[in-house]
Amino acid sequence: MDERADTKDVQIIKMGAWSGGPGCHGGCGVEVHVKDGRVIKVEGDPDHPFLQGRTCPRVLATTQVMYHPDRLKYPLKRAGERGEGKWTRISWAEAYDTIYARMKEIKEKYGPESIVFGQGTGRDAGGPILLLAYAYGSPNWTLLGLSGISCFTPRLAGMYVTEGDFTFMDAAQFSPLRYEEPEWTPPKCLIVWGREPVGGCSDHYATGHWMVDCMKRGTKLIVVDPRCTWIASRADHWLQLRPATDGALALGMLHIIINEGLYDKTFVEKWIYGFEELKKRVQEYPPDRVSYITWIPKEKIIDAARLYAKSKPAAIQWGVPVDMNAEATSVIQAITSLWCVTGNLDIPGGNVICRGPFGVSIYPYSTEELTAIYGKDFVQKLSEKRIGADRYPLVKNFRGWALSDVVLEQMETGKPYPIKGMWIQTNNFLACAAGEPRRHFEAIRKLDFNVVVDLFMTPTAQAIADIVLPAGTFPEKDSVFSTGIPLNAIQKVVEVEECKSDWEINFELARRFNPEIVHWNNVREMLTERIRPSGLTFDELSEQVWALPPKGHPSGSAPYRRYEKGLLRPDGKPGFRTPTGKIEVYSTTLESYGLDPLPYFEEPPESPLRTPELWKEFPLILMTGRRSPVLFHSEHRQIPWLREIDPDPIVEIHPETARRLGIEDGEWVWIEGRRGRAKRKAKLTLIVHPRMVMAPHGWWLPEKEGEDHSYGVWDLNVNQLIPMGYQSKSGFGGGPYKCMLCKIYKV
Ligand SMILES: Nc1nc2c(c(=O)[nH]1)N[C@H]1C(S)=C(S)[C@@H](COP(=O)(O)OP(=O)(O)OC[C@H]3O[C@@H](n4cnc5c(=O)[nH]c(N)nc54)[C@H](O)[C@@H]3O)O[C@H]1N2
Ligand SMILES: Nc1nc2c(c(=O)[nH]1)N[C@H]1C(S)=C(S)[C@@H](COP(=O)(O)OP(=O)(O)OC[C@H]3O[C@@H](n4cnc5c(=O)[nH]c(N)nc54)[C@H](O)[C@@H]3O)O[C@H]1N2
Ligand SMILES: [Mo]
Repeated sequence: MDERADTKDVQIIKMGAWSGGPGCHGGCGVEVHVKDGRVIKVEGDPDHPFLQGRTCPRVLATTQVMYHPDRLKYPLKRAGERGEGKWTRISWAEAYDTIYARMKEIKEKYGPESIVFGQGTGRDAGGPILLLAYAYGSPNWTLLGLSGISCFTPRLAGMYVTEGDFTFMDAAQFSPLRYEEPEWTPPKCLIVWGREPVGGCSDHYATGHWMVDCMKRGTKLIVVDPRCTWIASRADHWLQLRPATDGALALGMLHIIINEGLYDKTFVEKWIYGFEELKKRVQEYPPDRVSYITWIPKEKIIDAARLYAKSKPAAIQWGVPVDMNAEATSVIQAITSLWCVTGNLDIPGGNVICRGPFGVSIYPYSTEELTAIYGKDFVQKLSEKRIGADRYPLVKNFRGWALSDVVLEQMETGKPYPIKGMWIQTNNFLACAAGEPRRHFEAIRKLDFNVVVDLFMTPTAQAIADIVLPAGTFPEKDSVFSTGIPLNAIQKVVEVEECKSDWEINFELARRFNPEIVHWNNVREMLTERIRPSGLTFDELSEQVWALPPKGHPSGSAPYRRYEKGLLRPDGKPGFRTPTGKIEVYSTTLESYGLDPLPYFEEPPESPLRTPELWKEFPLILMTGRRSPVLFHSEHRQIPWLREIDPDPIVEIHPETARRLGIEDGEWVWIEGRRGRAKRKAKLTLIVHPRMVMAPHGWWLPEKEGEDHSYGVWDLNVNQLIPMGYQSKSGFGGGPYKCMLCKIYKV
């Protein structure tokens, strides 16, 4: 066919891409090609100020997601018993009426807190879920099954208690001139700490590209990773640490930097609170001891610490394994202290303070933001019954999450009050987020009423749902994304079958439960109010696609050194948004919660040092969940273009280890731990350490539903080896997803 004839009636609409479809954390700028009411192609937007058309393979496969034959197309009601796999098509009117009636009944009988609202990672649906949960009156919004909410929240919390803000590496992301911005300079040294940005596009920004852009401009790299990743293989220093010993490494680096006088004395004197106490604490972590704990040769630790401290500016960019360390708050405090004592905070090329563009928050990150949207009394009242808030100070005081581990406990015990229902939206816990999936399965299937909102039928929906609702992908919804780089509009340009966007679904139900909170006429009106600080209506934002705060605006990261200018604190005084106004390397906030105000290291629940007996029986350290560029968590297994690239549930094993165990490349093996086992295909590779293996997570086989409609999760799900209940003392962090002990043998 003549290509040009075919493109005649094509409309190209620019917008932001954010889950569903690609599934991702922070979106990019794309062009959606529409013809006859159908999306025919999605590509990167070459005019996007920060990404210049760069995008991921999952965005390119959007049409295969949108029009996949297995997509949920209309609301479904369970026809047989739970888990029997029998469903009846129902109308949206019936779905809304049934859900409203059942949830209302539960609310009247047991109180609104007895329904838990579970989401997955930070997708676009975070905003709608909070809207519904709070309109219904439940404080129990959680990242269902993710032990310790060990993703991003621990990092946010740890940074807030230390420096009062959230920071990110400065990759010139806040100036439309990008690398040409005269004030900007690339970091001389960048530490990539427990993060694989090239494959994973982790945590909001397309940082893989940016790191490469910086490398091209002379940035030296230190990579802290047990595996020799793409970026590790290009590093000046690769620190191959034993998993979950990041805290010891950070404290050891502080020991070297402080004792050798390599910190920024002027900055420390003026802006840091508790330096002497920190200095005293780090004496417990001399290089010999740290080398023994981390398995990294002492000289390498010293060299890396010196390189980081002597390079200015220098930046650190980290990933989720840090959150998954035992006592993660402490580990995060220690790493944050590294960029603080070296004076690398909020300077060009350092770690820059980063707030939503114009201060807009669609998916609130802090209690402060929640309060700005919902009001103080409302947030305070909700916190009284929030699960885990009575036991964990950060759960009570930072962000609105109910604590996942305690949610599980409470479903089982019914104490202090019973849980009766579950609203699950963007979470396939049975295949992915939950530690101890069997316990979650048993607990959730006993609840009175469960709803799942998803794009596809999943093992989770099959197992526990009473009603399943079909959600829309990004070209099927009006929304915005507001993390860091410009405020971007996402626009509804097509409809697919009877699918609705998460905003539409939750808006309708939330309005029924609480017309006072949901006082707008429609989603677009509500979005206009949410983005009000930008001075634009949602229509205007859609028209111009993205909006960037002007230079000098307090949101974003320019101008630098805002602490000197009084731009960070609500009272307008110079300094940081902490109780002392300084960076608190000795955290008075943690102290006021009865927690250790200084960072420390703790071994993970199972490890060669903590449980040496177990180490004899299970002589390998199991890391899980390294990201795949073509898969987002448990998604995309049914998408041909993507699955072709990453077809199998594998486990990475060092060839020497495999030889000792008599395992060949491509053979099926069991990975077994103290709590269970999972089946995987062996992939022999030198990138892993001989005593460590890596099993990617989120595996199920959409093509094999099976008689129990579980799509193979009970065979493949590696989280059967991961326990719940090891959250950090603060509440956030510590889910041991990267560090349990295991053995491996042939199937
Ligand atoms: N394509 C794609 N992108 C994604 C996702 C996805 O599923 N697919 N998931 C998104 C989500 S929710 C998240 S949280 C991020 C996560 O993305 P990242 O934060 O990058 O985390 P991981 O990929 O889990 O691990 C990063 C690296 O840390 C190493 N590592 C493992 N254990 C340890 C440890 O104990 N210490 C250290 N220092 N390193 C360790 C691993 O070998 C790996 O190379 O990615 C996001 N982006
Ligand atoms: N072993 C191990 N397990 C892990 C990790 C690990 O490193 N190791 N990482 C953990 C981390 S960091 C995280 S954040 C969790 C993430 O876990 P989750 O975010 O819960 O990921 P999924 O299980 O893929 O569930 C997401 C579901 O949402 C659906 N979905 C996608 N987009 C939309 C949308 O726009 N609307 C609706 N309604 N549904 C949508 C998808 O089809 C999918 O079924 O996994 C955790 N699990
Ligand atoms: Mo995550």
